Amino acid sequence: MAEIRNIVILTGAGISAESGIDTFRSAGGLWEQHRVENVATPEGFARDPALVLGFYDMRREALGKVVPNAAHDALARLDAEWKQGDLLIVTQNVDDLHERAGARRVLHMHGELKSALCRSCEMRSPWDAPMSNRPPCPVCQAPMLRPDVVWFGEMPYQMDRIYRALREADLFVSIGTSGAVYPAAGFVRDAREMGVRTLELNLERSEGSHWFDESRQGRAGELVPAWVEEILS
Ligand code: BJW
Repeated sequence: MAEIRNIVILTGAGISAESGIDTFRSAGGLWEQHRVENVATPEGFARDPALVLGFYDMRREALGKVVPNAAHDALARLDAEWKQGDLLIVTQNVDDLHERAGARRVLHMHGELKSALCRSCEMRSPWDAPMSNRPPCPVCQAPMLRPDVVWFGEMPYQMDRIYRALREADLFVSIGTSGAVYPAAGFVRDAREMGVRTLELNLERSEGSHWFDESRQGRAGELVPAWVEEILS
């Protein structure tokens, strides 16, 4: 532990599950309720924008009814108290539960539910209202807003910053993600090649579990506070 200075933490849907937000690939998860190619691809949006806008309106509204859980709180504590090096929480989640728990060093590689992207002027705006009614862009007034999220076939955000942080890291921790979606699923192998120690905290072994130096199974709400306590003490 004494050798660890810089930490990169990757979070996925599993960290928000105990807050009541559906994961994607679990039984009864979002991809059983909706066809991924219809709601999470640029082609699906071009085919049926009303369906896609409605899907994200529903999830944005649901966000108002949930609160951060013990895992978000623990990472916020780590963010506040980790002084011996850098820390970056890279989240694939589009919810704002890390921020609402108090974490500051958070990077949303798949975008955010509470942000709108204008297809006309390409500007981003904070957004906390429905989009199905085709509201105007706050910057250019064109009624061309889409959810500011990363769909399949699109480039995730801030990849240069993520890889830079991984190169400088001593420890990579992956929490509550299935390891099914790239490039995030490849971070563990990238980290290993760079000589970074790797730890997985997940309900069950993920697809890339064998790549980790250590894998712990259990609920994020229990595993994450215990690990944070361990690393801070
Ligand atoms: C708990 C728990 C509890 C439950 N406690 N744990 C072949 C090879 C390589 C790549 C590709 C390929 N074919 C196509 C691709 C590319 C494609 C891809 O990966 N496809 C795969 C399906 C194969 N990727 C892309 O297109 C990406 N872009 C891209 O690659 O650009 C080119 C590029 C090249 C080089 C460098 C950089 C870029 C874009 C991917 C965009 C993904 N978008 C989504 C939707 C975002 C908006 C929204 O939220 O609607 O992101 S899809 C969805 O999956 C969402 C998630 O962030 C992402 C990952 O899901 P996650 O978080 O892992 O959730 P689950 O449900 O899968 O897993 C939950 C886990 O939690 C489980 O393990 C549970 O056990 C666990 N859990 N409860 C702890 N209480």
